[in-house]
Amino acid sequence: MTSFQAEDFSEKKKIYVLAEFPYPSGSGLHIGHAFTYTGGDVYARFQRMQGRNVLFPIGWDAFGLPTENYAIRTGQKPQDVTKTNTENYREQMNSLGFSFDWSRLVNTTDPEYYRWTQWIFIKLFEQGLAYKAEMPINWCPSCKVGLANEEVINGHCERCGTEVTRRRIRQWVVRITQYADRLISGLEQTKFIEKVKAAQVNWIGRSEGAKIRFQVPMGEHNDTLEIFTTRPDTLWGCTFIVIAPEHELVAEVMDQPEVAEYVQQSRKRSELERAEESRPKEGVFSGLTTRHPATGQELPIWISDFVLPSYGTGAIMAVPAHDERDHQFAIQYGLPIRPVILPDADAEWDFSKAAYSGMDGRMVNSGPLDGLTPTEAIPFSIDWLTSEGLGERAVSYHLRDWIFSRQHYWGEPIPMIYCQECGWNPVPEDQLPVLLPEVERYEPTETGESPLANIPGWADVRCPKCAGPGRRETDTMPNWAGSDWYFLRYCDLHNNHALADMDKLRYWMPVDVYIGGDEHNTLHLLYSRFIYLFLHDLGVVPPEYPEPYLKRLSHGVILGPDGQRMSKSRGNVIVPQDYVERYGVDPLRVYLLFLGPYDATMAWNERALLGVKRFLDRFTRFVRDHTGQSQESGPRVKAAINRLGKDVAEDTASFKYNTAIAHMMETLNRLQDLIESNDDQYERVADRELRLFSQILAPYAPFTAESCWQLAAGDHSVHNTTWPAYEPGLELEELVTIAIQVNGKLRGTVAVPHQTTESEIRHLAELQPGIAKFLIDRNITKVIYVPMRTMNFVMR
Ligand code: ANZ
Ligand code: ZN
Repeated sequence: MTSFQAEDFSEKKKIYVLAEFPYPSGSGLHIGHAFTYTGGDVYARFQRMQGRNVLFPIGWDAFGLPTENYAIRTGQKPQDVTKTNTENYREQMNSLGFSFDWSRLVNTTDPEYYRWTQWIFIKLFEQGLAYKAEMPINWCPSCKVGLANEEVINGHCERCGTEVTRRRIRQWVVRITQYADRLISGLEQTKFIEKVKAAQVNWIGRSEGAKIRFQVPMGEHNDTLEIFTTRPDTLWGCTFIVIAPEHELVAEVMDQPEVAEYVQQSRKRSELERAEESRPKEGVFSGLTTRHPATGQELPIWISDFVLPSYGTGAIMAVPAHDERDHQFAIQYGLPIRPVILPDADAEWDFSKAAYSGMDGRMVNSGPLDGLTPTEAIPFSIDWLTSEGLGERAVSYHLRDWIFSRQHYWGEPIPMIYCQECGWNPVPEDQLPVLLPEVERYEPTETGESPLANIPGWADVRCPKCAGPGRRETDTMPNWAGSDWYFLRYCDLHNNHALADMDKLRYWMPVDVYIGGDEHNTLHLLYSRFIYLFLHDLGVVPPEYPEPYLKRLSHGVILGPDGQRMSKSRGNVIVPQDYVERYGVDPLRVYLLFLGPYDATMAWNERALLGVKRFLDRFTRFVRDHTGQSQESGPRVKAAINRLGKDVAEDTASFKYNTAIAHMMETLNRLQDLIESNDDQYERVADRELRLFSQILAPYAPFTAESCWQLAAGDHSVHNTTWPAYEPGLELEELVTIAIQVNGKLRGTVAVPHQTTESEIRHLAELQPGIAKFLIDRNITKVIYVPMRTMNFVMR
């Protein structure tokens, strides 16, 4: 076996090829894994042959619910289940020929690893970026776990599909919003494709606008109510205010039965449902009013759950003339509609029928804004609000702070201790890791508390500050925690003093290519970039690398033979191991990459797999039949192989694996034509060219290439060779023959290379005696040129 160990500090140029590490499930590698890692493997092998020092590591993202649930069902320990699963994964990966550096295997459930995951949490806490708050969370009644918004798919639990309800629990929350702007601007430092950048930007959802203050009389004093708007230009069109049921003002009016009932009802609805555009806009009047800050008019304050508590300030100024949702609400409850923009195109706009939300038009009924366009009025109104002390510029993000607690056993314990006297304090660093205790029972509790809370004595510790009685945090971290920084640990797996040594990070980072799925282009990418930026601020990663990943490649999806997503229930799941056994490893690898572009969605097609297998068999036979037959290859054979090395190198370097494979297939066909068709006695193939072809094939079909290399008398292993150098002198110029006519009659031909220009062709034609004699002494009136076909001299 060739070793694929990456060498720290090698003189060779480094390249870091990272593929997302898998969650080792009980069912073994699926075809998506085989596809992802084959793509990464071809690239890594190719780069090694280019003389690069390649880091191509792998690991196990092994904490998480499926393992815990499976372990509970089968009466095993998650530790044991993980061990079995990862051993199985490793065996299957080896059988697929992946050239991982196994000496750097990361396992997120290894205490030596999660010690640093815990350390990062402590640093977040120390920097004020982790706090405990009672958060309304999505609750899966079946998994008995709180879910982040992104783990709720259409109102259902991502893991088990059960409908999600809402609950309020005190949880650890990480202030990712503080990094929102840098997570956007940092994208400029990367070479991500536009699609991936857009996914990140949209997820963060940055909106610029203003905060505006309204005064609410509450008996003796005034309360200040703040709203967020992206359209401060429409302030004069505000005819009422709407606050979320969770808004603090609601507490003041809960004694009204209608309010209490509405609040009660809306608690059941998920955020997703609440934001649903098509839902009828309903709400309840709070009994409170405020004054319009510009006109002094009295405005009613309504409560409705289309206003979300976690965005902006949880309160809006409603402008029914210019916002569709507000319009529906106003119609529903007979609230006034006051237009402040007259559309350019339609002066007769009927505001009782619909809101005008466009930006073309002129401001009216808007005091100092009158006559401006809305685009002009936005900055103008912000200046006005600021000078009047009524509000100011503000930015809101759709990105929320990150709920970091899970009420589960199989995760990293959150290394915090609570004390009545001292509050929350981190476990001292020299006591890390906080080990996950090995226990018999770890079922989720009915109360929603973490199973760790049920382990007698585990949580009882001394307060690290005052040594009084303290209690450990019993929640564990979300699945994302272990995958936030694993790419750093690959650079220095066994470090006991730091998450990774600075010099090693300086050598290996940043990740040159990160291969993963579209589904991780938002969250995982965002969370891991955030943690990296945070570590960058801490100074524990190289200051010269502001971003962790240079390039992000999102691979496509392989559908079942029926063109549907693979699923157990549809019975269309393709298991790579079956095909390895039936066809062999190389046919499967080459087939996966030949199916289509690496980022495309493609259906499984067994006939194509058979075709690929035939190609590889044909290649082996060709090598066997022709080795030792000739001393030197013919010029066209040499030229074809020379060209192939160049084409495959270019395509592989740009992840165009399918066209690289097509080039190999075409070239094999051409060689067979040239040599075996026998109409050219002159062409033959020598061992040298057979070896070169084997090298070109090596990243794609490592086993076939190795055996062919050996057949053609190659030394050692094909996988230790460097890529065939391109020899420009070997190119045979393929000439194009152009018919030369004089007054439409064929008088001769010229043979020229492809790029020859019209004037060069004309010059060549005029030099040919056979043609020149027709041109002499007569006037050429016109030359009609059909590119690369004919040139006709028209004479008087
Ligand atoms: C007045 C207004 C007038 C608005 C108008 C829009 C059009 P984005 O673009 O998503 O940032 N809004 C503010 N906070 C909200 C909340 N917590 N829940 C629901 N809606 C909220 O949207 C910003 C707009 O969404 C804000 O601008 C506000 O309505 C509403 F002609 O204010 B606007
Ligand atoms: Zn204490």
